[in-house]
Amino acid sequence: MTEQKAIVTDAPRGGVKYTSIDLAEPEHYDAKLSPVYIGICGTDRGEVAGALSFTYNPEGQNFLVLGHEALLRVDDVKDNDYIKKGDLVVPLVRRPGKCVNCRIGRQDNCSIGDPDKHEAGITGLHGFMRDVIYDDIEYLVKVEDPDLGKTAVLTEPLKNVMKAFEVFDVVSKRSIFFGEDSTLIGKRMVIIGSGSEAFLYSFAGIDRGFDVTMVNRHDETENKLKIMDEFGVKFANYLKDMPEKIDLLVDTSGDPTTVFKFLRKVNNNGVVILFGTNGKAPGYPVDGEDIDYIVERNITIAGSVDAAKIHYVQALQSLSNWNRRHPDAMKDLITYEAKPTETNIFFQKPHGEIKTVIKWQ
Ligand code: DN4
Ligand code: BGC
Ligand code: ZN
Ligand code: ZN
Repeated sequence: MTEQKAIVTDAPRGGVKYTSIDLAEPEHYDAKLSPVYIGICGTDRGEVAGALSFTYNPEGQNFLVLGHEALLRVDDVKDNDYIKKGDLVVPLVRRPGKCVNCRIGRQDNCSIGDPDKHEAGITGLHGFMRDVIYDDIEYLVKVEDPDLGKTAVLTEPLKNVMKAFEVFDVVSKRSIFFGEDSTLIGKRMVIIGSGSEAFLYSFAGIDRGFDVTMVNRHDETENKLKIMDEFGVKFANYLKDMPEKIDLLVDTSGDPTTVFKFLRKVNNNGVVILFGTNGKAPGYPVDGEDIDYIVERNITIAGSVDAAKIHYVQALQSLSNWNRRHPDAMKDLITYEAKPTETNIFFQKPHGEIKTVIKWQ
């Protein structure tokens, strides 16, 4: 048994505490690791609030260690050609079950109901907010760029965006989505929401040539507007200024009313990526006009969750590119560094929050 400090919840009931736990050392592991920074997001807050009914504790345990957005240091590792002691790595959140997608490293596309598929810190597997972590090399992605520093903690949330663009690339091929110059330059991407995932979507959209606008139902704080401006991203408070003629719509709000408000502004052959989840959002009465609008314009609506190992690698490449061009703005994405004892951050979003992280060591 290893006694250690950890941040735990009781899934799916919720609650949070920083406490001492005992965990048995696994029979087999390749590497012993410890957290450096761990981000927190809507998923962690939903778990603590008891709002995510799909979450559960590891088998036979009455608690779940939180934390899936991790940047870890390798403290010890068996002989191998990939990572060494002292390296920084990002661990995969989702671990494969036995279905065909899981067996090819695409557990992000797991077939429904695979009982052996788990997500660290979310479903049936302890997360990374604990002093000692044991893992296998195949689930670790090395941070190669030493200049990234703490920004590497954004790899996990960004990997979801990389996968969503893979989905976009597949579904947008049903017709010619590009302009007559065969590029995406000038195509309009609108992102509902202005949280951390929205920021990462906006930068990835700019990289592809989209004209990108983030929207929310209120004005935004100065710190957020400054970063958007630096990356060439626009912002609109849609209660005052409603964007029109959208080619790619990404939702990070999970609010059906807002999604349909914007869906009715999507162009022919447009793509809608549903990403935000909010089981508590009020319903929206979809009518025949809504269905007609989607059908008559060949609009594709696609859900996207999680990501595969390749998307963690792509995320690290994008972070390095952005960090080279905008090092200060990238650091400013981390708006608050908490101590592990500050568990109030799971209940309250600090004002102007983009990404709150826990500095573990
Ligand atoms: P977040 O920082 O809470 O972002 C949510 C954003 O949506 C905030 O800016 C909200 O605004 C905004 N919002 C809420 N309601 C509305 C509305 N009616 N109209 C416009 N904007 C609205 O969370 P995050 O960026 O960490 O994650 C975004 C969403 O993606 C969450 O629902 C996550 O659960 C989900 N997610 C999915 C995956 C996946 O599919 C991965 C990670 C996260 P305000 O709070 O500023 O007012 O793999
Ligand atoms: C994580 C994903 C995970 C999802 C589960 C997100 O916060 O980034 O990896 O699949 O939560 O809902
Ligand atoms: Zn997260
Ligand atoms: Zn599976």
